[in-house]
Order: sequence, then C-alpha cells, then structure tokens
Amino acid sequence: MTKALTLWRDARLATMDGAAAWGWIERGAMLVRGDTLQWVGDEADLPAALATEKAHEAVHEHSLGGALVTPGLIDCHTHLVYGGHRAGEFEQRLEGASYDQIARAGGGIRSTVAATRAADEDTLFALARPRALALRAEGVTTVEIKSGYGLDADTEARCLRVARRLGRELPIGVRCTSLAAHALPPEFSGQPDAYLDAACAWLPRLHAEGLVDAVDAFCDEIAFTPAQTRRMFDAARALGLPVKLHAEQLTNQHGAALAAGYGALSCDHLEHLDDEGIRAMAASGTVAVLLPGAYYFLRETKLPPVAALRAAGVPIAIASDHNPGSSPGLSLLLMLNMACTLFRLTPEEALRGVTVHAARALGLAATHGRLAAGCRADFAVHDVDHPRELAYWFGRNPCRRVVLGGQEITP
Ligand code: DI6
Ligand code: FE
Repeated sequence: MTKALTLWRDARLATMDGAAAWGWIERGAMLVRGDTLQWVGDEADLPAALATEKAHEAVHEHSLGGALVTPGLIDCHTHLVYGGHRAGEFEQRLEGASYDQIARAGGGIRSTVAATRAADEDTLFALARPRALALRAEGVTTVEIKSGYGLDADTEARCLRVARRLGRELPIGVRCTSLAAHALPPEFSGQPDAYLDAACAWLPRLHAEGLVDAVDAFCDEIAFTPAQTRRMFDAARALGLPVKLHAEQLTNQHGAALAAGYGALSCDHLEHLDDEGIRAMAASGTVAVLLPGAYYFLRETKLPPVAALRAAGVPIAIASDHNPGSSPGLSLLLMLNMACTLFRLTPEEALRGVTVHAARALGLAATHGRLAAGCRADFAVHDVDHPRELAYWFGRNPCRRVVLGGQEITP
C-alpha cells in the first residue's frame, strides 16, 4: 500500500537548497509521502506535481498562512548525556582559575565522569530528556550526541544507549558519536596508551550493539596527542566508521590536518587552526564546526579563522556543544546569534550552519538539512517574517510547529 500523501501549502520556504540566497521560495508548497519530501516548489507548479504523483487518493492538506518554514535544525555537536553539573567550577573560573588549571587539578571533565558513572540509565535519561526537548522546541529535529563522560566500557555504552533511547522516545533524530578519547579516566592516570588500548578494544562491541555512528577524539595538550588520536582513528577506520575531531580548541596540535587525512566528516572548535589545517580540510571536504557557546563561556579571545575558512571554501557549521563544562547552553538559536556577533558570520551562513552544513558534518548531506525532494520531511515553522530573524532575536523562541519525518510533533 502506498503511504498517504500530505500537502503543506501557502508557506514561505527557506529551503537552504541550491545556490540562491536562503534557497528562497516566496509562495511555496511541499508534498510529503511517508517520512519523505516528494516534491518542493512554487505553488504555481503544484497541479503539475500532483499530476506526476498520480495522486488519486485524498490528499491531506495543511495551509500554513504564509508562515516561514525552514528545514528542521540540526545540532551537530553536543554532549547531552551526563550526570551532575559544574556551576561550582564556573564560580572558580570567575575568581581567576583557568579551564585547563581546573582540568589538570582533576576537576573539569573528570568530575562529570564521576557523576555520570554514579548515575543509572534511567537517571541519565531523565536528565537528558528535558535538554533534548529544549533543543527540539526551537525546531531542532536532529541532534548529535557524544559519549565521553563514561570513559569505561559500561558507562560509555550506557550513555550511548540513553542517546538512542532519546531518539526513540521523544522522538528526535539522533546520531551517536563515541568520544572515548575525551579525557584520561583516573584509573589510567599517567597511562594514556593503556587507556587507548582499552577504548580501542571496546569500540567494536559498542559498534556491534548499533551504538556508534562516528568516532571523535579530543586532541589537545590537556587531552590526547596527535599520535594517540591516530590510534583511535585507526580503530574507527577498521570498523568503517567515519571520524570527527575536537581540534585546535585550546592550542594548535595540527589535529585538523591529521583528521582531514582520515577524510574526517568535521573538525570542531578550531580557534587555533592554521592555514595548513584549512588547506587540508578544504582538500578533504571536511566541515568546520564552530562552537560559539564554548568560545563565549570560556571567555576565549582567539577567534576561529572564519574569513580564511570562507575563502578556502570550507563549509562552516554551527553547533551548541552543549556540555556541563564549557557550554551549558540549550539554545541553538542563541548560537546563531553568537555566530554572527562573535564570529561575524552572516545570518544566512549561520542558518546554513545549522541545516545543510550541519547535515554534512554528520554524513547526512543526502537526506537532511534541506527542503528538497528525496530529503526527510523534517521541518520547522517559525513566527518571523524573514529567516534572518532567526539569528537576530535572542532569548525568544519563535518556533511554532515541528514536523519530524512527516509527523507533526506536539510540544
Ligand atoms: N572540548 C570542550 O569544550 C568540551 N569537550 C571538549 O573536548 C568540554 C567538556 C567539559 O568540560 O566537560
Ligand atoms: Fe565538544
């Protein structure tokens, strides 16, 4: 039996497809069959599209009254599943301690690891659920969720299971990334290579359980060296898994060039990225994921090289980096605003950064992040006149409706 056909009409569409600004269609319509966009275009061409669809069945119709529709937003870098919080460290930093001083003293990521290990699956789910709902309320339909606060086989698996469960139960689209190489757990203190032996050994098991879509690492002075990062990437490659990297966030380790050599989907943060890294990313088609929330919250002063990335044609994505240490924010729209005010992106670049380019950073370019035939019917309806307003307002949520795989989600 063919699935029912649904028509969404009288919409102003920022399709983010094609080269035209915003992929704009002033009076647009979309035909959805099942969970897939069948046709997207000008209302004037709708009769021909319906004829091609040979739609003899009744078409369920929604008129949107001229409202603005964008692709469902994609938050392509989060650490959404963890126990506890780090408001105390926030105070310490305000009193002068630095992020890496706190980390070197055994706080930072390690304190979240302790809280996460102590929490069972239901507790972690109950903590993560409202975070994911907050993102979805603004129109986020796909979220990437990293592990990396377990740092042992059981807790890493538990966190990734919670991420998968969020996808099923909310629902929301979820991509799971293994970030076992996030920090050194206390039981492996001084033995990073022994820890990586363990992490590389449990990765195939997590993958066999269907818990891993990509593998990430944190390559920095306070985390893992380029040689150690390579070991994690080789383990990913052996399983056919794509890689990503937290690269050049606090110092320049030339991690971006290393990751580009593995055909990385994305390199993320990049405040200390140099020209060689940019060239390597451009050559490998790796997306630059910029994280203005972490830049802001850590009060960084070194800006990522946006103009050089743009000039080299590296696609730029924007994400929340939601995590309890460096970016405890849960508004992707606020990140759009910060990407413009702090990093000088244009509002259109910022919206591309949470749609078409974010999809690419997750390996989902063919099916997500655009309103176009063949893509998943994930979209959001916003109460604004123009898409540039999505980057302009902050502290206001103009999202009115969210459609995920053709189904309207009730908030
Ligand atoms: N860089 C970050 O900003 C987060 N992880 C990373 O590799 C911070 C994670 C934390 O502080 O808990
Ligand atoms: Fe991160």
